[in-house]
Amino acid sequence: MPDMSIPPVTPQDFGAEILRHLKHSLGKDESHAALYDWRMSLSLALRDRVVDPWFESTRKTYEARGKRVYYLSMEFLIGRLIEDVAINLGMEEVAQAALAELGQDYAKIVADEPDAALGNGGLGRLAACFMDSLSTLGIPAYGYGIRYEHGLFEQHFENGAQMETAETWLAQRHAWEFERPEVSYPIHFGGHVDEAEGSPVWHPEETVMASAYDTPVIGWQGRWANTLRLWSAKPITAFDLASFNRGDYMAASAPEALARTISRVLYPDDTTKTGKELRLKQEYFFTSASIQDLLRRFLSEGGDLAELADHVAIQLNDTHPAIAGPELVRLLMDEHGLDVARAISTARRCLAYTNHTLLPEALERWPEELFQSILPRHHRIIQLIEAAHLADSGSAVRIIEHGEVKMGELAFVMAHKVNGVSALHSDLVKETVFADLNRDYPGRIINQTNGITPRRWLYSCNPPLRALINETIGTAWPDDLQQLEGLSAHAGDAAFLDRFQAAKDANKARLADWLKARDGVVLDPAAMFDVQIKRIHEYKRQLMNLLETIALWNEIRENPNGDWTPRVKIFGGKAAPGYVVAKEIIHLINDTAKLINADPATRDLLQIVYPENYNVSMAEILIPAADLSEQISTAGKEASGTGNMKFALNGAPTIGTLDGANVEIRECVGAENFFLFGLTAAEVTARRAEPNYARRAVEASPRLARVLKQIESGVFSPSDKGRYSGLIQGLLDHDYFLVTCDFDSYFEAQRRVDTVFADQAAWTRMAALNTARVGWFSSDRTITGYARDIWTASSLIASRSS
Ligand code: 26Q
Repeated sequence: MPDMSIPPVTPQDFGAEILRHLKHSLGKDESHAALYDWRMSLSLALRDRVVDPWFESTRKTYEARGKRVYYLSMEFLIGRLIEDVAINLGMEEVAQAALAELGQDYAKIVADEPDAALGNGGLGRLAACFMDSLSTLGIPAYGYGIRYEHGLFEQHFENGAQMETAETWLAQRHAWEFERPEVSYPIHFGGHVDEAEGSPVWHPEETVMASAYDTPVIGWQGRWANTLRLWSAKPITAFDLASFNRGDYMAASAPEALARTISRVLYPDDTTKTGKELRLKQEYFFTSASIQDLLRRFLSEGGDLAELADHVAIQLNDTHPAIAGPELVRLLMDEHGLDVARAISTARRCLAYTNHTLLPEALERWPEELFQSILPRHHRIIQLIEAAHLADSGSAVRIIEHGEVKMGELAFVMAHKVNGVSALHSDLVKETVFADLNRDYPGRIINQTNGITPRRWLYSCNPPLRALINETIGTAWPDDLQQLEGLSAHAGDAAFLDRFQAAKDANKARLADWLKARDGVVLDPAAMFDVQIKRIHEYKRQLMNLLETIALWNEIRENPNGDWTPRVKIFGGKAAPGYVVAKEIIHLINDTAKLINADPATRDLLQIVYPENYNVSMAEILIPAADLSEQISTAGKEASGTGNMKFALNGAPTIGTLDGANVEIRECVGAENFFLFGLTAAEVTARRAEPNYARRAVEASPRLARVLKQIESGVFSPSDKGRYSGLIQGLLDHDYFLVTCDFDSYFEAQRRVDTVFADQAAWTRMAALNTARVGWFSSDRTITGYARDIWTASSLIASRSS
């Protein structure tokens, strides 16, 4: 039921609103309007309709005097917003009809919007799903992050190798944000600390302003809207007039350029490369602005700092904003006169920390010297925090050690709750990275298994399946996803399964059309679409997928009249620009595709496709079209995964290891509807202790040995035969992620996939049961868990009480 707070509108009236923006906001008349003008006008007309629910939510939040949630994240990987907003407002059809009446193509306008790509991958996309769920649930919340001028780089391939270019989403106006020039805070860096009358005073060397830009985030059916507040760096003084008057024009603009550097670009690594001064400045910049902002809001409402934790819950998305602890302590002590002990305990009751990784190289650490030179006051405060922690808990775990500031330990010590992001991951957090701290603070570590928003990842991206579900179980599922369980009753119904398959086929045809138009690539929609899309990383094992592809190619060539299941292997994803091995893997996939796709003997049975520049919008086309979901990371390495949930929800069974949330997905869908293979996390640890495990695995597998020899001898790089010798030698010498050890098990699981896929009824049934049984992975369930176990925050939507 559309909510009463959204006034219904006819296509004619909405068309008039679009035209009003075309004229008065864009300054164009219909005859001269370009696609951009129509897109802007549509976006602004939609944005208008978000404002009233947004104000209403703000008013209710203020009146309730309850708790606000502050989600601090370096990344928000949002994607496009037109469809998202139209759908949440229940205006998709009205918008389509209005534009049709104006002679415009709605789909073309939607596709013109650049992705807001302010994130690298899973962690950033999770933050975006959480914002959607916080609004859908009506929990008063602010997302805080950085308004990067350049989002994640754009990827293209040159002779198969990845090249990067700057992303420029703000080259055009961003329709959804409201600039707030009046909301700005000074952020200080460097200098020194001295004692004035017994109290420390920070004399910074450099100051920039953090200036706010607000985007309303509308929830399902427009019942609630929260705010995403992104900070942009500005100089304190825009222009040095004295330099200008001296004729030094470069120096005149120097302060401006320097300040803006801080919010210029998203760091493109999804693992920490510590030691980058600018990265530390970015982290402090947005964290300090956010903490100053929430304190000002609290105090302006007459709050008493003794009760801060009853009104403020601050969630740290990984350690990137971990400086929030010392910053809050600093403000409470230096600006509001609390003593150390009170400041620390107040801050701790507000703060909680989510861990997203166990990879040792990804745990954030800063050289103490660098840290102290940029944040001298915080360095001292961390020493105070450490001293209090050691004294109060009897712990032996230090925050500053061996000349490094350890951000994980800092975040842990300053948080009242620490959570992992899947059941397996949370157990491993307790047993490995934070084993000692877990003993010192029993009960602090908890689990909150990740989730995804079903509005974007089913309702919006998969219209054919949406329609079938609506007809089968009604329309109440998008904000109550466990209702999908009602589809199970139809899994034995041939007519239902035919329609389920027809929806999948329509999505496969849509993908084929899109790829043909974009890249000129032709796909066989009858083939199995086998999809692996995610950042390129050794632990995610795209290489193992490729090795299996080559082995299959060998076998088809040897037995061309065998009963093969035609497959399209689809890869998508970016490598961090400095990650050499990941870039070699990309190159090898492209080189292999070139050779295999041109082989007349196998062409109709096996194809490799790797579209450039994978992003959120591409995921929205690929996921609904997938038959098979590749979730093949080395067990113990993928904290959760969220793509795994998106595929299952859209009816693509998983081939996967017992890693991250795969474990829980398999429990939900049933072992018989999941293609399991590979070593367990415990077996992985044990295997690594065996001498020469990689070479022995290769010796035991003639199939694998042959593939490795082909690659190493230059079969796929005839113009540069040695191109992959380093990659293959690395695999034999130190296969840390056990590609060689899991290869045979993976190959065999793929043959089980072939067998089931050949029985279309059996496959479709398995696919439908995946959709029916993964309702638990809604981010609404995840956020309900955070609200209950960490924040003690509640819904302000009258009909809900979470
Ligand atoms: C840190 C310091 C300097 C530069 C970059 C970074 C950095 C940036 C991004 C470190 C890590 C990230 C992103 C990590 C990430 O996306 N982790 C994923 O989080 C998902 C959501 O919980 C999980 O599902 C994935 O398993 C996990 O890999």
